[in-house]
Amino acid sequence: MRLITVSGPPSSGKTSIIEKTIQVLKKQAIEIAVIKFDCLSTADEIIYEKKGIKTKLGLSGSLCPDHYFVNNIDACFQWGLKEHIEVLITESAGLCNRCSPHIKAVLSVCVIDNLSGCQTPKKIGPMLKFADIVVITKGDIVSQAEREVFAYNVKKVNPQATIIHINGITGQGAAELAKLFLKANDYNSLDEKKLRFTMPAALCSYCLGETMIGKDYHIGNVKNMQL
Ligand SMILES: Nc1nc2c(ncn2[C@@H]2O[C@H](COP(=O)(O)OP(=O)(O)OP(=O)(O)O)[C@@H](O)[C@H]2O)c(=O)[nH]1
Ligand SMILES: [Zn+2]
Ligand SMILES: [Zn+2]
Repeated sequence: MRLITVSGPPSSGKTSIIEKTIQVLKKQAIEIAVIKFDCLSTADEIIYEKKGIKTKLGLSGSLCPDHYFVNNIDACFQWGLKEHIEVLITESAGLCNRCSPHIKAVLSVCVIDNLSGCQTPKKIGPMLKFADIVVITKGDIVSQAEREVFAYNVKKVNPQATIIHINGITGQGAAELAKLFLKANDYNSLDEKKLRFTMPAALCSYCLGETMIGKDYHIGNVKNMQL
């Protein structure tokens, strides 16, 4: 089974481009499913199901969504195999910009949009820097000059990535992404697989539910600012 991790800031167009790419792949009678990871709530699974796309939803609740992703991806992979899925796509939001779901030798896509601001590529951490493919959306609502500056700033952060411009509404550009999806590595399990980048460390009193402010309550892995 081919696994593809798709991540990107909230509302960047992940669901739109996944759905449009699946439309292309479905014409080739390929079995596809999407696993959507989010924090508190999402309606994405309804959007996918309405389009006839098999979907599973994982909500991390009070946990870091990307830690939750790593703790569940293996089971999701097993589920995909059991369902005879050929292309399994995960969608996650990389909410803190320090996390990244990308796995070594597993095709990884970062979706960002032209509207998010020219400096945004610099602010997005490993989920952009270590992606194989960067999809840039919403080019239809900015000027040619803005599109070029944005793509240039993406290239500065991740010079190796293949950049694809996709219009999430019309699907223009999705056929190119579909072709790359079919070139993803085919695996029977995720045994021995490793993340491309470490997750942020936590394990402090606040991870365990502390809400009081003040030095007396800082326990565990804490870091003090130089003031
Ligand atoms: N104009 C324009 N709108 C787009 C494009 N791609 C996506 N959108 C719109 O952007 C909004 C967010 O798109 P989604 O695909 O839901 O984004 P997402 O990244 O999946 O969002 P979350 O899963 O909620 O983080 C929707 O209203 C889309 O219709 C695009 O290329 N151009
Ligand atoms: Zn989405
Ligand atoms: Zn995080």
